[in-house]
Amino acid sequence: MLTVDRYRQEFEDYLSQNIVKQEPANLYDPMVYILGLGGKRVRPVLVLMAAEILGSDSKKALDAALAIEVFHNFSLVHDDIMDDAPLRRGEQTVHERWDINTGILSGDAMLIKAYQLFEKYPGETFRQLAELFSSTAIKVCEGQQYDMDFEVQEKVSIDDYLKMIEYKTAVLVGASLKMGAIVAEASAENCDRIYEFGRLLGIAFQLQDDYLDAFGDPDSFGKQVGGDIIENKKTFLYLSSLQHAASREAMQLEHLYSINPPDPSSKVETVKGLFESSGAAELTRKEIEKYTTKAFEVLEELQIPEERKKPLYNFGKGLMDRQV
Ligand code: DMA
Ligand code: MG
Ligand code: MG
Ligand code: MG
Repeated sequence: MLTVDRYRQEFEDYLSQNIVKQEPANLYDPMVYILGLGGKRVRPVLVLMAAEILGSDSKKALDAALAIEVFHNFSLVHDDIMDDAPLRRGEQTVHERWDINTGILSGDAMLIKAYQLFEKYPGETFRQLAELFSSTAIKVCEGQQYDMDFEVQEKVSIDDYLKMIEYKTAVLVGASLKMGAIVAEASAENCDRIYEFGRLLGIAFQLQDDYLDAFGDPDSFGKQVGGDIIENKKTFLYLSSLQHAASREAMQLEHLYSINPPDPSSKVETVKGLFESSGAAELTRKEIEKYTTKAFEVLEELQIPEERKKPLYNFGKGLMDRQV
């Protein structure tokens, strides 16, 4: 079995024993529902992988992996409300299936649930995990607030956008790896390096998420393709289109981002065409590659035998080839 599949299976088994089967109904129904829909399990796999690569038994990291996935799913439940998203993992989003109030409340419960899972660790390990978790969670919320602000803010730069995706997404990818490293009691240097690898990979990951939101295959994407365009999200695709399109096309794009038509399909198609013709689609693919390469450079500095880094390289490469 491939290493990644083994970690994923280990995680799925633990999830079904600890969350899916044991939680009481009502408050936790949406949690069981959304976690049960699957997803890529990127973050928990990274927790387990980092722990083992840095010399621990991956089993010791299972509670941290579960906590991170519960936290991530909390942020998705709230994200789908904020983004008015109808679909997640090919099924109805929590607030569509229940209602917005249930989405908010169950999201909040998941946030606390994640924290409780860290409480299973003893003394110093708990202290370090909890500290990293709370500083990361605050950044994710700040990043989500920037994301909302940028929808209506007129001047957004590429640097603003990169900072926003670092906060809302990349810090959690970095923290997942660092949590595995903390469980493994790795050196402070290795903890920092593996975090930095994850932060850079996380930026590439969100650039790719935004790219697929426009250009993904609706049959396999699991979310509404074009959702970011409908919501006027100022992604790298949009911002670099504005920079590189001829002035008439740039004005057309700005206009399309100021309207919210009841049937958005022609807006989505026109905007996608502008993303392509301006060269922004190509530039986004290059930017994804740039951040992935930077991440792999940081991985070279990690102080462990080269052979042990392979699963991280392979996982990073796999993320960049993904279609969902
Ligand atoms: C999501 O960004 C970020 C967080 C913190 C959930 P997004 O809205 O692009 O995510 P998705 O495409 O999964 O809705
Ligand atoms: Mg979203
Ligand atoms: Mg969002
Ligand atoms: Mg997205």
